[in-house]
Amino acid sequence: MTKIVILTGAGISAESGIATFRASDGLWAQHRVEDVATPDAFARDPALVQGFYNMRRTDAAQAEPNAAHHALKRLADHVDLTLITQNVDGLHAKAGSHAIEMHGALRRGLCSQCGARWEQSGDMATPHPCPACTAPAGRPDIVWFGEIPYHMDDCMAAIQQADLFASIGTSAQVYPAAGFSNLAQDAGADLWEFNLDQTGAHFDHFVCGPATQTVPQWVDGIITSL
Ligand code: BV8
Repeated sequence: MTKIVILTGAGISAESGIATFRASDGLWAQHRVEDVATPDAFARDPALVQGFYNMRRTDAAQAEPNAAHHALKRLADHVDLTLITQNVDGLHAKAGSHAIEMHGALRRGLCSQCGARWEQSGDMATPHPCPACTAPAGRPDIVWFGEIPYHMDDCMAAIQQADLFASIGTSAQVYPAAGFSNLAQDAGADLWEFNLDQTGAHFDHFVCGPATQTVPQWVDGIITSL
């Protein structure tokens, strides 16, 4: 069976009302990465960082998956699909997909003291007591810049076996995720990019347009061809 690996980024959630990072009105226009998405930032100003993620956790909790998320769930019912997401909004999970959340998830908390994780729905306090060890060491379960993304072994294993690799809604500026398409190319996969703008010339196919239109059409084409 064809092995398909898909990497998604903030663009797949844009039409669900979730802010992207690098759009002119995006998240990084409001906050510098160094101020809210690094371990040093959290050590320096934990209230600012918790506030940044509390706001995004609330937005994500109120958002619904869109037609692109639902299409990828349908695809998984018909092919051998490994879905990797850079997104922390949980919308693939809400759509019923099993996604590898390589940058973590807003809906979880993490104790930097004992390593415990928990479902975190409301705002995190500053400091936030760990529900397991009670240390005031709770943080968002998010992979910050300078930290190693989660499930890298699973991602690499899937990419090395991929027959088809699709990149959906990512500016391909953050590593190691941004290098996945090159690894897939080295593995001989057919490369597809779905975006409003083309990010790399090495893709075999570039499908321009909003993900809620391009992804369901592509998925329906694959399913009817099986
Ligand atoms: C690592 C969680 C080592 C936070 C994120 C100095 C010190 C340390 C590291 C580095 C360094 N210099 C460089 C690095 C590496 C660094 C990096 O890549 N920096 C960049 C800025 C150069 N990477 C790291 O630090 C990583 N860790 O390197 O550890 C290591 C690694 C492996 C093995 C051993 C050791 C950790 C990176 C993770 C950082 N955390 N997220 C949070 O979410 O708050 S990254 C952040 O950017 C988000 O997660 C996001 O997912 C990710 C990528 O952004 P995109 O998803 O692409 O979003 P963006 O807005 O950029 O683009 C949206 C796209 O969608 C656009 O192209 C747009 O056209 C398109 N679009 C919009 N609307 C639509 C659409 N497409 C279709 N339809 C639409 N409707």
